[in-house]
Amino acid sequence: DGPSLAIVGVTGAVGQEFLRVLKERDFPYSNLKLLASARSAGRTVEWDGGSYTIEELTEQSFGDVDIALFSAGGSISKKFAPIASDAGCTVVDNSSAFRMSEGVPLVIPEVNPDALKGVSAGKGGIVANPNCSTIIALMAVTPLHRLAGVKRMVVSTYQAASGAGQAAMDELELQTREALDGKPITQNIFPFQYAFNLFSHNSPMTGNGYNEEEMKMVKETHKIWGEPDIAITATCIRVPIMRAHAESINLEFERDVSEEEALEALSKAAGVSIINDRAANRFPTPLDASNQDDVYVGRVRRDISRPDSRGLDLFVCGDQIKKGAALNAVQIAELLL
Ligand code: 2RA
Repeated sequence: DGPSLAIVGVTGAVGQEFLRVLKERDFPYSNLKLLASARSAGRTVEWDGGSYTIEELTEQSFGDVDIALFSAGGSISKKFAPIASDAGCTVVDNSSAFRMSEGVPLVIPEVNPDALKGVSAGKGGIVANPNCSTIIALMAVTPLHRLAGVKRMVVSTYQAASGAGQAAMDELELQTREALDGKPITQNIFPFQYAFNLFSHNSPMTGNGYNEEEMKMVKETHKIWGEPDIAITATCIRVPIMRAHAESINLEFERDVSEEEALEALSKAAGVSIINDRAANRFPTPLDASNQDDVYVGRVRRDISRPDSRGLDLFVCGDQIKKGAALNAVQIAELLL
């Protein structure tokens, strides 16, 4: 029979998506333990024909667990992931706590599954799930990197509310209603109106003028590709969209590459769907990508600012909660079996 599984942070947006994805993919767990803070402990969750009681997360929670999916914030991961690993439980962590740690694989299954070499269920260890905007970008760019060698990547993101959690999604809906009704705007999550607005990503600013979200795109890409010299810059923006990120990406390559070759490579790429209908001016939208496994790519075109054929522009949409978090983590867990 399959591994015993635990979900840490089951009441959050990603925790809830873990349950949906595990069921969709018929993940072969033998037992499922739902863990959350004392505040949620005792609540029951009806799921997949069973009734589960949420247990309080403690240091003793992992002795009988083979794989634990974490999505309860960095501080919970920092404290409990090492405890779980020491108890022989293999952790797949959705937080940023260990992504850049030496010896911790940072994995997108379609991109760098080999990074999981030597890691398996029930043997301990921590595997880090990359940041959602990194996953969505690299699902589309990696096939092109393999085709013609990316030398420089410029990313502008248009990030959904879900990346800031269920509370941000709820506030976007509330503010939109308030704005349409001409009522005062409720502002609990962000220090400015979100409905009918957009703003620089809410992650903390760092010393070089980039925010943490932008630096994650840079550093995580270098680690996942194992190529620290690739030039990367990013601008991350929060936009009033519910749960799918959109990203505009400009690429410079080491070698010539045509639009046709790029589309051919993308058409063969696992986890990628193409919407690229110039005649109909029809390209990916966040609503195309919402609740879908694949990332959606379009607007593939030669970069006309260059004198050569070594530049491409493209546009990508991907579900932040699904492929950006829960699906990617469950796909990692599948590779641990
Ligand atoms: C965001 N990447 O979208 C973050 C979520 N972890 O804000």
